[in-house]
Amino acid sequence: MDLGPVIMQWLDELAECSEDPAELTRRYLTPEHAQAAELVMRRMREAGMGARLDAVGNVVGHFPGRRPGARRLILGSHLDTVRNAGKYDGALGVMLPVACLRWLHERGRRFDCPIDVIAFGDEEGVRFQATLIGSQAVAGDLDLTMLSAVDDDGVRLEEAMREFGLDPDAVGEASYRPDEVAAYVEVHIEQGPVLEAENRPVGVVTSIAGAVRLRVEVMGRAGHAGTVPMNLRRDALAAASEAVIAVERICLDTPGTVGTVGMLRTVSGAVNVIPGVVEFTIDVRGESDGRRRVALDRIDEAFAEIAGRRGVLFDCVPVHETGARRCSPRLMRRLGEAVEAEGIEVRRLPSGAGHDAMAMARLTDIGMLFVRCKEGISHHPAESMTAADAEVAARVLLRFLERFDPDEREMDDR
Ligand code: HGY
Ligand code: MN
Ligand code: MN
Repeated sequence: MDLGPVIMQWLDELAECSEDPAELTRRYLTPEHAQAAELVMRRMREAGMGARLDAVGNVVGHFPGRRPGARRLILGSHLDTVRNAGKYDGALGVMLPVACLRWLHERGRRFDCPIDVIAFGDEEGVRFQATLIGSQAVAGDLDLTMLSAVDDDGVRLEEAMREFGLDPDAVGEASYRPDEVAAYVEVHIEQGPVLEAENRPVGVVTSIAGAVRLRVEVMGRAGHAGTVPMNLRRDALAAASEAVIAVERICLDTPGTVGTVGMLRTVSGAVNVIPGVVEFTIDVRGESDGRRRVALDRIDEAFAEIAGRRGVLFDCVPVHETGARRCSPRLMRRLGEAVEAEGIEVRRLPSGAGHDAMAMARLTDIGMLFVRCKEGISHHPAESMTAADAEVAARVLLRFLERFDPDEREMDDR
């Protein structure tokens, strides 16, 4: 079938759409996002699909079905990346389905139900801090206060939309009605080591960990590094440093949770000034919403203790929270049948990483197929996968499409 090499070549092409020639970075509503969207739409049209940008900058491709009025299957993933990213996170889940549909189109194949492929414009949330903007809009779940979010250059989301040629007042047009959608299925690299460790090319996802992102501001008192005695200081960076260690210790001690401080900066810092204000981010995930809540409560307590002892203030602002999501049993079963039809043992596994499927779960039943990646590395230029595994995943998806019934609904065994 040789879809693997085609998919890998398309992903190499897509990786050229980067804000930095030295490292892959493609943030939401940048010229590089537009460049990537054009490339995706060109590939979609080769597959006999209609292709357009929706009201929030997602690329939406439409593969017509034979049966008018049948609920559609939505496939897809995200087109944006983290900074200094790998080529496969998100992009695989866009290009692999398009390559499969082109293969079917070249053979004159159609299914009862129409199939949409969506390349979501913002899943990582690198530019505006919040995440899942594209898929939340499609699910009709976008918090409109997000439009006033500001990027590092002071550009508001609604301004960036206008510059991209979008109308912020029209974001509601991106949403689908629940009754027109049969399911959402996302193909994604595992971003973890399990499939490689067990020598498996693909796995079926059971659940997606919930996540919360906080922006924290620590306010102490700036002062002269040479004149303020140590016992009179209210050093915001020393306090923040204790807080960072507290996040690590608490999530180590709270089973089923992970905690990360990914960004930290002193505001107007200088070598000879006691830091007065420090800002940092926290990302806490939990296998269940309850576990995540336990970790967050412990973090709150730890910060209160540090603040009292050091005479500083902590201001913690949640910028994003998504509950843990369970994948649809029927879609797990159908994906598993497609994997078995390829002669591969079915391995079910949870996802610690977040995905657009979390937002799409508000619209329809969700399923995910994981693909092995080298040493589980992701969010890093060393992220890699093989053409052979892309080929296996494409074959599995084609088998899934062959058997997909748009009228099947979740039974009571959810
Ligand atoms: O943060 C995540 O888990 C995803 O890669 N956006
Ligand atoms: Mn990612
Ligand atoms: Mn991703």
